[in-house]
Amino acid sequence: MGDILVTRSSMPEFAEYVEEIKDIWDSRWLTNMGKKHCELEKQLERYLKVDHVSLFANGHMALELLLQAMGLTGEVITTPFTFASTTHAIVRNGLKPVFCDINPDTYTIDATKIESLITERTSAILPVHVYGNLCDVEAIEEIARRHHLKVIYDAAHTFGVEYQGRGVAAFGDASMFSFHATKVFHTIEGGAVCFNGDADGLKEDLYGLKNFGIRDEVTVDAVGANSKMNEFQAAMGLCNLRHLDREIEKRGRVVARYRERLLGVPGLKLSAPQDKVKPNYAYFPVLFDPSVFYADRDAISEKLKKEHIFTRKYFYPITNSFACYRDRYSVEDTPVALDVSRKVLTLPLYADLSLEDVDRICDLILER
Ligand code: T4K
Repeated sequence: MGDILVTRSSMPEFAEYVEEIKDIWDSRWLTNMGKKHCELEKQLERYLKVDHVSLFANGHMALELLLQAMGLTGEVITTPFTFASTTHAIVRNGLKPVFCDINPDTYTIDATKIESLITERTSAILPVHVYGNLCDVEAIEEIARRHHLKVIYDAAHTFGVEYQGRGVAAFGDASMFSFHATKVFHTIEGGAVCFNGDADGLKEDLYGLKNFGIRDEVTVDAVGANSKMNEFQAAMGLCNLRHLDREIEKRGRVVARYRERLLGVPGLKLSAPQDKVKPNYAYFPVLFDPSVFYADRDAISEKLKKEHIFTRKYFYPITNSFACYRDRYSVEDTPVALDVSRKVLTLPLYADLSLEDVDRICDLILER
Protein backbone atom coordinates (compact mmCIF):
# COMPACT_ATOMS: atom_id res chain seq x y z
CA MET A 1 0.00 0.00 0.00
CA GLY A 2 1.32 3.46 -0.89
CA ASP A 3 2.03 6.20 1.63
CA ILE A 4 -0.84 8.39 2.78
CA LEU A 5 0.56 11.86 3.41
CA VAL A 6 -1.12 14.62 5.39
CA THR A 7 -2.24 16.15 2.12
CA ARG A 8 -1.89 15.75 -1.62
CA SER A 9 -1.99 18.53 -4.19
CA SER A 10 -5.09 18.75 -6.35
CA MET A 11 -4.13 18.67 -10.01
CA PRO A 12 -6.03 19.37 -13.22
CA GLU A 13 -5.79 16.81 -16.04
CA PHE A 14 -2.35 17.04 -17.65
CA ALA A 15 -3.94 17.89 -21.02
CA GLU A 16 -5.92 20.72 -19.48
CA TYR A 17 -2.79 22.35 -18.09
CA VAL A 18 -0.91 21.88 -21.39
CA GLU A 19 -3.79 23.56 -23.21
CA GLU A 20 -3.76 26.42 -20.72
CA ILE A 21 -0.03 27.10 -21.12
CA LYS A 22 0.02 26.87 -24.96
CA ASP A 23 -0.34 30.59 -25.51
CA ILE A 24 2.49 31.26 -23.04
CA TRP A 25 4.74 29.48 -25.59
CA ASP A 26 3.38 31.53 -28.44
CA SER A 27 3.65 34.89 -26.70
CA ARG A 28 6.97 34.25 -24.86
CA TRP A 29 5.52 36.34 -22.02
CA LEU A 30 6.44 34.32 -18.94
CA THR A 31 6.10 36.63 -15.95
CA ASN A 32 5.78 40.29 -14.80
CA MET A 33 1.99 40.58 -14.62
CA GLY A 34 1.15 38.84 -17.88
CA LYS A 35 -2.24 37.91 -19.35
CA LYS A 36 -2.79 34.78 -17.23
CA HIS A 37 -1.89 36.74 -14.12
CA CYS A 38 -4.42 39.47 -14.94
CA GLU A 39 -7.10 36.92 -15.85
CA LEU A 40 -6.59 35.01 -12.59
CA GLU A 41 -6.87 38.22 -10.56
CA LYS A 42 -10.20 38.97 -12.22
CA GLN A 43 -11.57 35.47 -11.74
CA LEU A 44 -10.49 35.40 -8.09
CA GLU A 45 -12.15 38.75 -7.39
CA ARG A 46 -15.41 37.15 -8.51
CA TYR A 47 -14.87 33.85 -6.69
CA LEU A 48 -13.79 35.46 -3.43
CA LYS A 49 -16.45 38.20 -3.63
CA VAL A 50 -13.89 40.95 -3.04
CA ASP A 51 -13.06 44.20 -4.84
CA HIS A 52 -9.31 43.69 -5.22
CA VAL A 53 -6.99 40.70 -5.52
CA SER A 54 -3.26 41.28 -5.82
CA LEU A 55 -1.29 38.15 -6.69
CA PHE A 56 2.11 37.23 -5.29
CA ALA A 57 4.76 34.55 -5.78
CA ASN A 58 3.78 33.01 -2.42
CA GLY A 59 1.61 33.71 0.58
CA HIS A 60 4.47 34.68 2.86
CA MET A 61 5.70 37.51 0.64
CA ALA A 62 2.12 38.65 0.17
CA LEU A 63 1.83 39.08 3.95
CA GLU A 64 5.28 40.58 4.42
CA LEU A 65 4.77 43.18 1.68
CA LEU A 66 1.23 43.90 2.84
CA LEU A 67 2.53 44.84 6.30
CA GLN A 68 5.11 47.08 4.60
CA ALA A 69 2.48 48.69 2.37
CA MET A 70 0.30 49.44 5.38
CA GLY A 71 3.16 51.43 6.94
CA LEU A 72 2.72 49.79 10.34
CA THR A 73 4.85 50.78 13.29
CA GLY A 74 5.61 49.47 16.78
CA GLU A 75 3.61 46.47 17.95
CA VAL A 76 1.28 44.04 16.21
CA ILE A 77 -1.05 41.80 18.22
CA THR A 78 -1.11 38.26 16.83
CA THR A 79 -1.14 34.61 17.91
CA PRO A 80 1.67 32.06 18.12
CA PHE A 81 -0.57 29.17 17.03
CA THR A 82 0.26 29.45 13.35
CA PHE A 83 2.83 28.64 10.72
CA ALA A 84 6.25 30.33 11.04
CA SER A 85 5.31 32.74 8.26
CA THR A 86 2.88 34.87 10.29
CA THR A 87 5.34 35.80 13.04
CA HIS A 88 8.31 36.08 10.69
CA ALA A 89 6.40 38.54 8.46
CA ILE A 90 5.91 40.83 11.46
CA VAL A 91 9.50 40.57 12.70
CA ARG A 92 11.02 40.95 9.21
CA ASN A 93 9.15 44.28 8.96
CA GLY A 94 10.96 45.53 12.08
CA LEU A 95 7.72 45.25 14.08
CA LYS A 96 7.22 43.58 17.47
CA PRO A 97 4.75 40.70 17.68
CA VAL A 98 2.68 40.78 20.87
CA PHE A 99 1.25 37.33 21.42
CA CYS A 100 -2.38 36.93 22.37
CA ASP A 101 -3.72 33.55 23.47
CA ILE A 102 -6.20 31.53 21.38
CA ASN A 103 -9.76 30.40 21.83
CA PRO A 104 -9.76 26.75 23.01
CA ASP A 105 -12.47 25.76 20.52
CA THR A 106 -11.62 27.56 17.27
CA TYR A 107 -7.85 27.91 17.91
CA THR A 108 -8.09 31.46 16.53
CA ILE A 109 -7.21 34.61 18.51
CA ASP A 110 -9.16 34.95 21.76
CA ALA A 111 -10.84 38.30 21.09
CA THR A 112 -11.61 38.78 24.80
CA LYS A 113 -7.86 38.98 25.50
CA ILE A 114 -6.89 41.49 22.80
CA GLU A 115 -7.68 44.76 24.56
CA SER A 116 -5.46 44.13 27.58
CA LEU A 117 -2.49 43.84 25.16
CA ILE A 118 -3.06 47.17 23.40
CA THR A 119 -0.50 49.88 24.19
CA GLU A 120 0.22 53.29 22.64
CA ARG A 121 2.68 51.47 20.32
CA THR A 122 0.10 49.05 18.89
CA SER A 123 -0.65 49.70 15.22
CA ALA A 124 -2.46 46.55 14.09
CA ILE A 125 -4.04 43.20 14.91
CA LEU A 126 -2.98 40.22 12.80
CA PRO A 127 -5.26 37.26 13.56
CA VAL A 128 -5.11 33.90 11.77
CA HIS A 129 -8.17 32.00 10.49
CA VAL A 130 -6.37 28.84 11.46
CA TYR A 131 -7.39 25.52 9.75
CA GLY A 132 -10.11 27.48 7.91
CA ASN A 133 -11.85 28.35 11.21
CA LEU A 134 -13.13 31.90 11.13
CA CYS A 135 -11.88 34.34 13.80
CA ASP A 136 -14.45 36.31 15.77
CA VAL A 137 -14.45 38.95 13.02
CA GLU A 138 -17.19 41.06 14.58
CA ALA A 139 -15.52 41.41 17.98
CA ILE A 140 -12.16 42.12 16.33
CA GLU A 141 -13.69 44.79 14.10
CA GLU A 142 -15.24 46.50 17.10
CA ILE A 143 -11.96 46.52 19.07
CA ALA A 144 -10.04 47.84 16.04
CA ARG A 145 -12.58 50.61 15.52
CA ARG A 146 -12.43 51.67 19.18
CA HIS A 147 -8.63 51.82 19.20
CA HIS A 148 -8.02 52.97 15.59
CA LEU A 149 -6.04 49.86 14.69
CA LYS A 150 -5.59 48.14 11.33
CA VAL A 151 -6.76 44.53 11.03
CA ILE A 152 -4.87 42.24 8.67
CA TYR A 153 -6.01 38.64 8.49
CA ASP A 154 -3.72 35.72 7.80
CA ALA A 155 -6.33 33.89 5.72
CA ALA A 156 -3.80 31.38 4.33
CA HIS A 157 -6.18 28.51 5.19
CA THR A 158 -9.49 30.14 4.33
CA PHE A 159 -9.79 30.20 0.55
CA GLY A 160 -13.48 30.07 -0.37
CA VAL A 161 -14.77 30.33 3.19
CA GLU A 162 -17.82 32.57 3.55
CA TYR A 163 -19.57 34.06 6.55
CA GLN A 164 -23.24 35.00 6.19
CA GLY A 165 -22.78 34.88 2.42
CA ARG A 166 -19.80 37.26 2.44
CA GLY A 167 -16.36 36.19 1.32
CA VAL A 168 -13.94 35.97 4.22
CA ALA A 169 -11.75 38.69 2.66
CA ALA A 170 -14.53 41.20 3.26
CA PHE A 171 -13.40 41.46 6.89
CA GLY A 172 -10.58 43.64 8.21
CA ASP A 173 -8.47 46.05 6.16
CA ALA A 174 -6.94 43.25 4.09
CA SER A 175 -6.44 39.47 4.04
CA MET A 176 -3.62 37.28 2.83
CA PHE A 177 -4.30 33.93 1.16
CA SER A 178 -1.74 31.22 0.46
CA PHE A 179 -1.94 29.32 -2.82
CA HIS A 180 0.79 26.85 -1.89
CA ALA A 181 0.63 23.34 -3.37
CA THR A 182 -0.75 22.04 -0.05
CA LYS A 183 -3.74 24.39 -0.01
CA VAL A 184 -7.39 23.87 -0.98
CA PHE A 185 -6.77 26.14 -3.99
CA HIS A 186 -3.21 26.37 -5.29
CA THR A 187 -1.03 27.89 -7.98
CA ILE A 188 1.95 25.56 -7.19
CA GLU A 189 3.43 28.34 -5.03
CA GLY A 190 1.49 31.56 -4.77
CA GLY A 191 -0.54 33.89 -2.66
CA ALA A 192 -2.68 36.99 -2.72
CA VAL A 193 -3.67 40.07 -0.80
CA CYS A 194 -7.40 40.78 -0.98
CA PHE A 195 -9.39 43.77 0.21
CA ASN A 196 -12.47 45.87 -0.41
CA GLY A 197 -12.38 49.55 -1.38
CA ASP A 198 -9.07 51.20 -2.16
CA ALA A 199 -9.12 54.62 -0.58
CA ASP A 200 -5.37 54.60 0.16
CA GLY A 201 -4.16 53.24 -3.19
CA LEU A 202 -3.16 49.91 -1.64
CA LYS A 203 -3.44 48.02 -4.93
CA GLU A 204 -0.91 50.28 -6.62
CA ASP A 205 1.44 50.18 -3.64
CA LEU A 206 1.35 46.37 -3.58
CA TYR A 207 1.95 46.30 -7.35
CA GLY A 208 5.07 48.39 -6.82
CA LEU A 209 6.34 46.49 -3.78
CA LYS A 210 6.23 43.08 -5.48
CA ASN A 211 8.20 44.58 -8.41
CA PHE A 212 11.20 46.21 -6.69
CA GLY A 213 9.25 49.38 -5.87
CA ILE A 214 9.29 50.36 -9.53
CA ARG A 215 6.52 52.89 -10.21
CA ASP A 216 7.41 53.53 -13.86
CA GLU A 217 10.46 53.24 -16.09
CA VAL A 218 12.27 56.08 -14.38
CA THR A 219 10.73 56.11 -10.89
CA VAL A 220 11.53 53.74 -8.04
CA ASP A 221 9.66 55.09 -5.05
CA ALA A 222 9.61 52.17 -2.60
CA VAL A 223 12.13 49.67 -1.26
CA GLY A 224 10.35 46.71 -2.80
CA ALA A 225 11.17 43.07 -3.37
CA ASN A 226 10.58 40.62 -6.20
CA SER A 227 7.46 38.61 -5.52
CA LYS A 228 5.58 38.40 -8.80
CA MET A 229 3.44 35.39 -9.67
CA ASN A 230 4.61 33.97 -13.00
CA GLU A 231 2.42 32.85 -15.89
CA PHE A 232 2.82 29.11 -15.24
CA GLN A 233 1.63 29.57 -11.67
CA ALA A 234 -1.32 31.66 -12.84
CA ALA A 235 -2.17 29.03 -15.48
CA MET A 236 -2.29 26.36 -12.76
CA GLY A 237 -4.61 28.62 -10.80
CA LEU A 238 -6.94 29.11 -13.77
CA CYS A 239 -7.18 25.33 -14.21
CA ASN A 240 -7.63 24.56 -10.52
CA LEU A 241 -10.32 27.20 -10.09
CA ARG A 242 -12.53 25.39 -12.65
CA HIS A 243 -12.60 22.28 -10.44
CA LEU A 244 -12.53 23.90 -7.04
CA ASP A 245 -16.15 23.57 -5.98
CA ARG A 246 -16.07 19.85 -6.71
CA GLU A 247 -12.77 19.45 -4.85
CA ILE A 248 -14.20 21.20 -1.78
CA GLU A 249 -17.28 18.97 -1.96
CA LYS A 250 -15.06 15.87 -2.01
CA ARG A 251 -13.06 17.17 0.94
CA GLY A 252 -16.37 17.68 2.73
CA ARG A 253 -17.18 14.00 2.30
CA VAL A 254 -13.85 13.00 3.84
CA VAL A 255 -14.44 15.33 6.78
CA ALA A 256 -17.97 14.01 7.28
CA ARG A 257 -16.62 10.45 7.50
CA TYR A 258 -13.93 11.45 10.01
CA ARG A 259 -16.59 13.17 12.11
CA GLU A 260 -18.90 10.16 11.91
CA ARG A 261 -16.13 7.92 13.23
CA LEU A 262 -14.43 10.17 15.79
CA LEU A 263 -17.04 12.58 17.16
CA GLY A 264 -17.92 11.95 20.79
CA VAL A 265 -15.02 9.58 21.47
CA PRO A 266 -13.89 10.40 25.04
CA GLY A 267 -10.49 12.14 25.00
CA LEU A 268 -10.74 13.29 21.37
CA LYS A 269 -11.71 16.84 20.46
CA LEU A 270 -12.75 17.82 16.93
CA SER A 271 -13.32 21.32 15.55
CA ALA A 272 -17.05 22.07 15.48
CA PRO A 273 -18.67 23.46 12.31
CA GLN A 274 -19.16 27.22 12.73
CA ASP A 275 -22.54 28.92 12.64
CA LYS A 276 -23.34 30.73 9.34
CA VAL A 277 -19.95 29.75 7.91
CA LYS A 278 -19.53 28.02 4.54
CA PRO A 279 -16.45 25.87 5.20
CA ASN A 280 -13.62 24.83 2.86
CA TYR A 281 -12.50 21.72 4.81
CA ALA A 282 -8.86 22.82 4.71
CA TYR A 283 -7.51 20.74 7.61
CA PHE A 284 -8.76 18.10 10.04
CA PRO A 285 -7.22 18.77 13.46
CA VAL A 286 -7.86 16.39 16.36
CA LEU A 287 -6.81 17.06 19.96
CA PHE A 288 -5.77 13.97 21.90
CA ASP A 289 -6.13 14.27 25.66
CA PRO A 290 -3.91 11.55 27.16
CA SER A 291 -5.57 11.86 30.57
CA VAL A 292 -8.73 10.41 28.98
CA PHE A 293 -7.73 8.74 25.69
CA TYR A 294 -5.53 5.63 25.81
CA ALA A 295 -2.62 7.31 23.97
CA ASP A 296 -1.17 10.76 23.38
CA ARG A 297 -0.84 12.34 19.95
CA ASP A 298 2.83 11.39 19.55
CA ALA A 299 2.01 7.73 20.14
CA ILE A 300 -0.86 7.92 17.65
CA SER A 301 1.35 9.66 15.11
CA GLU A 302 3.99 6.90 15.47
CA LYS A 303 1.39 4.16 15.28
CA LEU A 304 0.03 5.57 12.01
CA LYS A 305 3.52 6.11 10.63
CA LYS A 306 4.23 2.38 10.99
CA GLU A 307 1.30 1.87 8.59
CA HIS A 308 2.70 4.49 6.17
CA ILE A 309 0.14 7.09 7.23
CA PHE A 310 1.68 10.49 7.89
CA THR A 311 -0.03 13.06 10.08
CA ARG A 312 1.42 16.45 11.03
CA LYS A 313 1.59 18.43 14.27
CA TYR A 314 0.35 21.70 12.79
CA PHE A 315 1.14 23.89 14.77
CA TYR A 316 3.80 22.58 17.11
CA PRO A 317 5.95 24.18 18.34
CA ILE A 318 4.16 27.51 18.73
CA THR A 319 6.06 30.39 17.18
CA ASN A 320 6.87 32.19 20.46
CA SER A 321 9.02 29.19 21.41
CA PHE A 322 11.03 29.04 18.15
CA ALA A 323 14.81 28.86 18.57
CA CYS A 324 15.19 32.06 16.54
CA TYR A 325 13.04 33.92 19.10
CA ARG A 326 14.66 32.39 22.19
CA ASP A 327 14.54 34.63 25.27
CA ARG A 328 12.38 37.20 23.47
CA TYR A 329 8.93 35.79 24.18
CA SER A 330 7.39 33.46 26.70
CA VAL A 331 5.04 30.56 26.01
CA GLU A 332 3.66 31.14 29.51
CA ASP A 333 1.80 34.14 28.03
CA THR A 334 -0.24 31.86 25.79
CA PRO A 335 -1.15 28.77 27.89
CA VAL A 336 -4.07 27.68 25.70
CA ALA A 337 -1.96 27.82 22.53
CA LEU A 338 0.76 25.84 24.31
CA ASP A 339 -1.70 23.19 25.49
CA VAL A 340 -3.37 22.83 22.07
CA SER A 341 0.01 22.60 20.33
CA ARG A 342 0.94 19.67 22.60
CA LYS A 343 -2.24 17.76 21.87
CA VAL A 344 -3.01 18.44 18.22
CA LEU A 345 -2.55 16.18 15.24
CA THR A 346 -3.81 17.08 11.77
CA LEU A 347 -5.03 13.96 10.01
CA PRO A 348 -4.64 13.26 6.27
CA LEU A 349 -7.13 15.26 4.23
CA TYR A 350 -7.39 15.79 0.49
CA ALA A 351 -10.11 15.52 -2.12
CA ASP A 352 -9.07 12.09 -3.41
CA LEU A 353 -8.60 10.44 -0.01
CA SER A 354 -10.88 7.41 -0.15
CA LEU A 355 -13.46 6.78 2.56
CA GLU A 356 -11.93 3.31 2.98
CA ASP A 357 -8.62 4.96 3.86
CA VAL A 358 -10.41 7.29 6.31
CA ASP A 359 -11.95 4.21 7.93
CA ARG A 360 -8.56 2.52 8.14
CA ILE A 361 -7.03 5.63 9.76
CA CYS A 362 -9.90 5.82 12.27
CA ASP A 363 -9.69 2.09 13.05
CA LEU A 364 -5.99 2.47 13.82
CA ILE A 365 -6.63 5.51 16.02
CA LEU A 366 -9.45 3.87 17.93
CA GLU A 367 -8.09 0.35 18.45
CA ARG A 368 -5.93 -0.03 21.55
N1 T4K B 1 0.29 31.57 7.14
C1 T4K B 1 -0.16 30.35 7.46
C2 T4K B 1 -1.15 30.22 8.55
C3 T4K B 1 0.29 29.23 6.74
O1 T4K B 1 -0.15 28.00 7.09
C4 T4K B 1 1.21 29.40 5.69
C5 T4K B 1 1.70 28.25 4.95
C6 T4K B 1 1.64 30.71 5.37
C7 T4K B 1 1.15 31.77 6.13
C8 T4K B 1 2.61 30.99 4.26
O2 T4K B 1 2.06 30.73 2.97
P1 T4K B 1 3.08 30.27 1.78
O3 T4K B 1 4.20 31.27 1.72
O4 T4K B 1 3.56 28.88 2.05
O5 T4K B 1 2.21 30.35 0.56
C9 T4K B 1 3.36 23.46 4.39
C10 T4K B 1 3.31 24.52 3.31
O6 T4K B 1 4.55 24.63 2.60
C11 T4K B 1 2.90 25.88 3.78
O7 T4K B 1 2.44 26.59 2.64
C12 T4K B 1 1.76 25.80 4.79
N2 T4K B 1 1.42 27.07 5.36
C13 T4K B 1 2.12 24.83 5.90
C14 T4K B 1 1.00 24.71 6.93
O8 T4K B 1 2.35 23.55 5.34
P2 T4K B 1 5.36 22.08 5.36
O9 T4K B 1 6.76 22.44 5.69
O10 T4K B 1 4.58 21.32 6.34
O11 T4K B 1 5.29 21.36 3.91
P3 T4K B 1 5.76 19.92 3.44
O12 T4K B 1 6.72 20.11 2.31
O13 T4K B 1 6.23 19.14 4.61
O14 T4K B 1 4.44 19.31 2.85
C15 T4K B 1 3.38 18.79 3.64
C16 T4K B 1 2.68 17.70 2.88
O15 T4K B 1 2.03 18.23 1.74
C17 T4K B 1 3.59 16.62 2.33
O16 T4K B 1 3.73 15.62 3.28
C18 T4K B 1 2.87 16.13 1.10
C19 T4K B 1 2.05 17.31 0.66
N3 T4K B 1 2.63 17.98 -0.53
C20 T4K B 1 3.69 18.80 -0.37
C21 T4K B 1 4.22 19.46 -1.45
C22 T4K B 1 5.41 20.38 -1.28
C23 T4K B 1 2.04 17.79 -1.76
O17 T4K B 1 1.08 17.02 -1.92
N4 T4K B 1 2.56 18.45 -2.84
C24 T4K B 1 3.63 19.28 -2.74
O18 T4K B 1 4.05 19.88 -3.75
O19 T4K B 1 4.63 23.47 5.02
